[in-house]
Amino acid sequence: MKDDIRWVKTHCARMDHGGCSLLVGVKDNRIVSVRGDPDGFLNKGYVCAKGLASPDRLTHPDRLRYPLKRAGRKGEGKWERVSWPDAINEIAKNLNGIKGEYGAKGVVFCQGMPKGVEHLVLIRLANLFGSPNVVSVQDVCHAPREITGIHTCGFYPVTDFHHQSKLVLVWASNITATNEEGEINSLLVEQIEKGTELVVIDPRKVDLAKKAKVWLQLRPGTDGALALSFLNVIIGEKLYDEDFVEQWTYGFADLASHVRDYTPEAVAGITRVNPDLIRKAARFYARSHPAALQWGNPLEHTINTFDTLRALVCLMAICGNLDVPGGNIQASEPDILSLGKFVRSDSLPSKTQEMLHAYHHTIPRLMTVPPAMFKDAVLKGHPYPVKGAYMQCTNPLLAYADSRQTYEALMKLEFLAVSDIFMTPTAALADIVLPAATHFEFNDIGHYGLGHGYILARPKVVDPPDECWPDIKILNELGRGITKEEYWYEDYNQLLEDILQPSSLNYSEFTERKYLQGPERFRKYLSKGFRTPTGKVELKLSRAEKYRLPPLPQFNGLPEEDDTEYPLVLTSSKNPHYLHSSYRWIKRLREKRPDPMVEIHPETALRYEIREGDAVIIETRYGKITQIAHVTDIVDTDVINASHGWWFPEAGPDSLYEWEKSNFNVLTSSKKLGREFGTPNLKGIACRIRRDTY
Ligand SMILES: Nc1nc2c(c(=O)[nH]1)N[C@H]1C(S)=C(S)[C@@H](COP(=O)(O)OP(=O)(O)OC[C@H]3O[C@@H](n4cnc5c(=O)[nH]c(N)nc54)[C@H](O)[C@@H]3O)O[C@H]1N2
Ligand SMILES: Nc1nc2c(c(=O)[nH]1)N[C@H]1C(S)=C(S)[C@@H](COP(=O)(O)OP(=O)(O)OC[C@H]3O[C@@H](n4cnc5c(=O)[nH]c(N)nc54)[C@H](O)[C@@H]3O)O[C@H]1N2
Ligand code: SF4
Ligand SMILES: [Mo]
Repeated sequence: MKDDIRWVKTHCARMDHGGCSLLVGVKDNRIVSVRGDPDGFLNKGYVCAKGLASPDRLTHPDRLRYPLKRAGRKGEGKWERVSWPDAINEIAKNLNGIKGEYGAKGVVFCQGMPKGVEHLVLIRLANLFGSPNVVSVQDVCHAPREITGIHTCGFYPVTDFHHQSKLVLVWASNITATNEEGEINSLLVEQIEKGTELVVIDPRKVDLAKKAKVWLQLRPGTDGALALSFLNVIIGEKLYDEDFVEQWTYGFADLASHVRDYTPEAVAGITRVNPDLIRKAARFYARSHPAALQWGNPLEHTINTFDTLRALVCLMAICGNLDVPGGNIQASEPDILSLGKFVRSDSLPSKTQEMLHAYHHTIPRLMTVPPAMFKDAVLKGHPYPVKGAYMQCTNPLLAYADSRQTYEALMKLEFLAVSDIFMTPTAALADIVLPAATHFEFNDIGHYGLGHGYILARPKVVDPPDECWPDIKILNELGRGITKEEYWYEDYNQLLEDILQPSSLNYSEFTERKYLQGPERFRKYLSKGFRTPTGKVELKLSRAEKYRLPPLPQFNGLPEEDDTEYPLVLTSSKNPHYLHSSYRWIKRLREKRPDPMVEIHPETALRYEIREGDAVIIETRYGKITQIAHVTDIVDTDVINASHGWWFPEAGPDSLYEWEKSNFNVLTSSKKLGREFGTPNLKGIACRIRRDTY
């Protein structure tokens, strides 16, 4: 009977960065229906196919349900079931043992894309344990945007979709498929319906490109050159905001003379974009007020990421779009516990000198270890040995560049514990595997620490099955085993209460409110200046020399040189139906996208005698994989767009779930890295293709 259904409001999570308010129907501790909540702060009723399929994660028959201990050789697929106390003791014994021999820094704590409060509890655990090494995927996700923003204008300029923009410059963002951190695309779609114009910069003719006034189909990996030519046009034609530039920027004259050489004609050969179109797009952005720059993740996927993003923050600044409604803003947080206090940064004052990447001279304020530097420490003992790892919410064998090297590093670790909801190729190499409870199964807070100016309530909807525990509970218990008992709680939910304490709300009151937003204040620089050494937007970095950074944004050349043996340019984008390597095992989603697809232009397909649906070998200097051809003119003739994150749960443990067969990161390398963030090239890689005849 319909009446038996209990309806709970919560927010979607872990299918992307999350944020849609959902109405979840529950019957007998089972989710029977999911709908978009018309009152949702970010989604106003919108829900996507992933959100609708999200309850299937909880009930999958192969989900991890009990702690497991390795019973055979590493990766052999033999496990014995152990109790929670035994699993926690085993991890504590090993991590404490490594600490005794190599120091706490010989243990790393790894996190994938942040899912909820668990990533901050992990940092807290690492700090209290004494390890400065939290490894994360931030080298290729958000740290470049956030930290470049902080160095240039004192904050992370997030796109403001809550106020109407005249124009949105969508640069390397497929937001209708990905939704980006803190943004649900329905807010932008609503603006477009009300007349907001679009300029789209993407090598693929994505949905928004079709709706755009101007679409620039640039060559992947050349965004830096294009951004500098935007600056060239806008400064050359005096289209910038003169008052703002005069009062609030530092180094304008130097930037102006620096970008003089980057004319649209000069960069056309690099970016393959018609100079007239570059001029048109740059003028359109500069003349539209306010204009928001929706900057996406591929900008963080080359060794040139820092300079590229520097140029883009300069662009926002000189056009007067920083911290204005409908522009790129510094969001004010609600009254909640500061991150530093929550993660107990006081307990490890030496962190910035001791973390692995400090020895590689990365940019100040980068607080998580780039994966390439973690692997170096495991494989070469450089700058000091790393012997143990605790991983949660991550699948490095698919997510990190240079997958074969990742495999070697995981195999070489003396001890590895992994918490996941499913047996992944990474978990299969662990000594201990822990069954995590996941979203809908415990109370959580969304977007804490992400800089978007709000937090979302994600109250529990159903009980976790069997012996699944939320990560925050696992970390709370592990904390008692490897740090002092007094830092942790009888009930892990107290961690959530701590975060909310300054707001005077408890978790249940917060749940009633659904979300907490910081005050809406704009142009805060008028009273306080910008939080940079000069108090202005640093078009030229005043501390460049001290931090060994280029003072002005440069174009350092293509990510990889052209190579006649590898004549095509490889890029990738996120799959609308999956989150990275997650959820290939959810039937409802797999039916929508059963195979890893590579997009190939019809002319190119003809040249290589490839037809729709053929298996295609994609090869770079670093490795080769197979994906299935999708022949489409969404890409240009010399560019292919392959899928990232593919492994095959159905292939079973003997082949380690065919982790190499179609894995994009077999095609990437971590030998060349951008110094600031340790970012490898994931875009603009030289490649070749042929039909797989076997
Ligand atoms: N469905 C789904 N949603 C997701 C995710 C997912 O895996 N699946 N992942 C989440 C995460 S962690 C992130 S960081 C965000 C990322 O979300 P986005 O920022 O949207 O990132 P991508 O989808 O990788 O790429 C965005 C667009 O950039 C284009 N592109 C590729 N190469 C280049 C290039 O060199 N230059 C330019 N200008 N454009 C390029 C692609 O064609 C694509 O249309 O999505 C989040 N949301
Ligand atoms: N070549 C290439 N590489 C990339 C990218 C790219 O575009 N191209 N994108 C990069 C980006 S932007 C990012 S953010 C990273 C993503 O890197 P990861 O976050 O490592 O990506 P996933 O493959 O989604 O792995 C997440 C794992 O968490 C598990 N999981 C889900 N929910 C829970 C939970 O509640 N608890 C626990 N313990 N586990 C859970 C899933 O089952 C899955 O195995 O990849 C990066 N790597
Ligand atoms: S758009 Fe993202 S947050 Fe919204 S339902 Fe889909 S996966 Fe969930
Ligand atoms: Mo990401």
